[in-house]
Amino acid sequence: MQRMDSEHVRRLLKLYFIMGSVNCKRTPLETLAEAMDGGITLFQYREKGSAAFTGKAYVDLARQLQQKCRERKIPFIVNDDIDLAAALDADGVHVGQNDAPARSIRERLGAHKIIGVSAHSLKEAQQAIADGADYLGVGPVYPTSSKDDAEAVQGTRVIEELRRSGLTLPLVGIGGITVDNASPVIRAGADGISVISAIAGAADIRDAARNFLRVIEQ
Ligand code: TZP
Ligand code: MG
Repeated sequence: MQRMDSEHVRRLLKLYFIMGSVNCKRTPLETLAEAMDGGITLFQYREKGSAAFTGKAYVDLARQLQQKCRERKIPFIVNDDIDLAAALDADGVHVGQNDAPARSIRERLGAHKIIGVSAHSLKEAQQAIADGADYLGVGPVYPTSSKDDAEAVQGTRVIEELRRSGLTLPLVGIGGITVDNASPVIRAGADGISVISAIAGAADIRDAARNFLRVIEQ
């Protein structure tokens, strides 16, 4: 199988919902189902934090969320854990700068899997592209309380810099993005936005996702 078409990846990134059990006020399955009703286009399982599931509970939740993604034809991406992605035949993985390079992940998982890499500078972005990443996650755009070891807040500056440099790879902005501050991220050149708390923690998850889509599509 071949690499996924870049324009297809770009469309999938429009509203990229990320979560794990610690991010949810309702059950993770309810949270994902509501977010799907609201129109999310991609999902990442990111089970992190001191209260995160481990062992069998971690794998079981992954399987359940993956099943729901299959039913609704939303690709299922795993954060960091290449072994889990391989074991579940996930649609892809997202890795940070301290994880394995995209090149070796692709060798393991196969050409057709979606590989995303977090990049905080033009240099990191260029390296990720050279290694064969399908998309970049760029941030934190705004202050976030969903990632303990987040890098410095960068606003939309790095996204603008990447686009100004001529970089065309699909990319999402991430970090502290809400319905009220999403618009500048898209204007800066992002193809979509990645969100944890503004969807997982919303009083009405479906409405929150819908409102994001409205802003992104404006
Ligand atoms: N990477 C950079 S910021 C972030 C990650 C995983 C957390 C984003 O979560 P939120 O709640 O949307 O700020
Ligand atoms: Mg990581």
